[in-house]
Amino acid sequence: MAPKSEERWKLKICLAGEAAVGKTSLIRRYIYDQFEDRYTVTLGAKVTRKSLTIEDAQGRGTAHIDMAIWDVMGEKFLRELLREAYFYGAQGILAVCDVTRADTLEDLGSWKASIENVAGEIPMIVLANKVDLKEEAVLDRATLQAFTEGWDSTYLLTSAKTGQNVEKAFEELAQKVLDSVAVEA
Ligand code: G3D
Ligand code: MG
Repeated sequence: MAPKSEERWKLKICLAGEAAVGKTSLIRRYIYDQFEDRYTVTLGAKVTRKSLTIEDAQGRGTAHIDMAIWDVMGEKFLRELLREAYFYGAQGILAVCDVTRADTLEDLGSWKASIENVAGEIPMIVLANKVDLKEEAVLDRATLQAFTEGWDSTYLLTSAKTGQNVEKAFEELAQKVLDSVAVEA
C-alpha cells in the first residue's frame, strides 16, 4: 500500500556541549560506514550529511530526511564569536554532557541560552554521554531528570563507545523536529 505522503525534509541539527564530552565521537558513531557521509568544513564547524527515513508515528506518511549535522569546533571564545553562524537556522539540538563531569551538565544552560538567542526555542535532547564509564559516573538519573524537566526537554543515556542510544538520539530528535514543524504549519 502506498504511503499517505512522501515528504522530503532538509533539517539542520546542531551538537552543543563543552569540549571533550563526546560530540564528534557521537556523530562518527552514528554515520560510521555510511556511504552517504559527506562533510564540509567551515570556519569553526564541520557539517556531516545523513539521509534517513522516518515513519511518522501520527500516520502522516513517510518522511525522507536530509539531515545536516553541525559539529562545533574550537574553544569557548570561538563559539561566542561564531555562534550566530553556527546556530543560524538550526531546527534541533543534541546537547551533550559527560556523566563523569557534573559541570558539563550545568554548562549546557549557557549553550541553551546561546541557541535560543539565535534560533529561538527549538527541540533539544540532552545526551548524557559516556555511560559506559560506570565507575566514574557522577551524574545520576534524578539530576538529569531535574535539569531536563526545567528546560522542557528530555535526556538519553548514551555511549559513543558502545553505541548505546546513539541512533535513537538522532532519530528521536528528527521526529521531534518534524512534530514541531508540523505544529507550526
Ligand atoms: P568533543 O567532540 O565533544 O570535544 P570527542 O569530544 O568526541 O572528541 O571525545 C572526547 C574524548 O572522549 C575522546 O577521547 C573520546 O574517545 C572520548 N569519548 C567520547 N565519547 C565517549 C564514550 O561514550 N565513552 C567513552 N569511554 N569515551 C568517550 P580521547 O582519549 O580520544 O581524547
Ligand atoms: Mg569535537
